[in-house]
Amino acid sequence: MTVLLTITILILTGIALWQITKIFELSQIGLKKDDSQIATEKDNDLNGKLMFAFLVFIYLVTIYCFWAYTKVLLPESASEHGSIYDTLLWVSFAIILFAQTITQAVLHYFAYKYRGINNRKAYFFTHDNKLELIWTVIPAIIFFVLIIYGMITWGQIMNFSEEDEDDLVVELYAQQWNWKARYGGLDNVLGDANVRFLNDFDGKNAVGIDSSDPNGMDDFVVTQEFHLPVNRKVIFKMRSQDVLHSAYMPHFRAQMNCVPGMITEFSFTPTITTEEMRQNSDVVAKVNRINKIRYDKSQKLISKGEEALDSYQFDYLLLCAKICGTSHYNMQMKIIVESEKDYEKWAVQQQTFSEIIQ
Ligand SMILES: [Cu+2]
Repeated sequence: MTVLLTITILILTGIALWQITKIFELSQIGLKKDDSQIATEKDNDLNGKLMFAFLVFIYLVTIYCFWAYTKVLLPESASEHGSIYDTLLWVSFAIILFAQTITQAVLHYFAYKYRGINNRKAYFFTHDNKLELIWTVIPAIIFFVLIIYGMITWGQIMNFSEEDEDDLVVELYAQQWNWKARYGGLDNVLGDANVRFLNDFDGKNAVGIDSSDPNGMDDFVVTQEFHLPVNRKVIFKMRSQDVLHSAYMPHFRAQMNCVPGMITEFSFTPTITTEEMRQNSDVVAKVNRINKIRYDKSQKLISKGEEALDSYQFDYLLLCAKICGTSHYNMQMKIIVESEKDYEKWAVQQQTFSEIIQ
């Protein structure tokens, strides 16, 4: 590290000295009539061609990124609203890609075409109403359409008005640095809760359920993984114990902040079970790539006499999308989407609040 710093300081000092010499030389130009710092026709020609080469370079990089990185994108959406969300995203991407391709081409091509040539004079005009109108109105219309389209999509995704009794209610409880999920139990109604009750019952009240509210007695809290029935709407109520967190379920295209002192909401309907998603061709390819990396790493570990890595299996995840402290990166919980029958079987096995505090 010290060697690196010394080398960096030496290089920077060298650059500084070189620049000082250059400034000194420039200040002498008027006296000596030295025009070595004025661009020649050859310099202009080279810079013009470099501009064009840069255009080719950024397009090649773009094509390479499409080829190399599209495979790390998320697989098809596993929720009902996910497809309209994805369409909005892809329409926005397409417009941005089209606009950037045209504007970069024009910018760099003209810089090349009109590179400096002695005695060539640029046509100069101060103002053109027609041009001003074109480059103001076209982007304005595109942005207006995109914003209206985005607001309609947002309205469709966030529409809670059709909430009914069949919807499953799940509370996501965030704290530094883990998630807990609470279910309403048989009555599907969450009991009142407050951080003030966290210390009740010798710390067994993990999310601060109010024991005076009868609705909370059959609630149950899970910490390792939470289950959701497929094709049934889930209403998530989010709370945070300490700082801002954000419940992020990328496979369901869902994200909502968890704010201390208030309950935030998001709802979606899962449409693909965990087992079905494991069969999805994109997911299979991704899992194979990950396991190939883990296998290679394991071979190295085994040769050193260490234990091999487990192979990876796909699971939906709840992650935290707010940088909430040192272990933020590992704040996650597994989500299992399964048939209604399997879900019911799992739910009845959980210990209710009244059983825990007895
Ligand atoms: Cu967090």
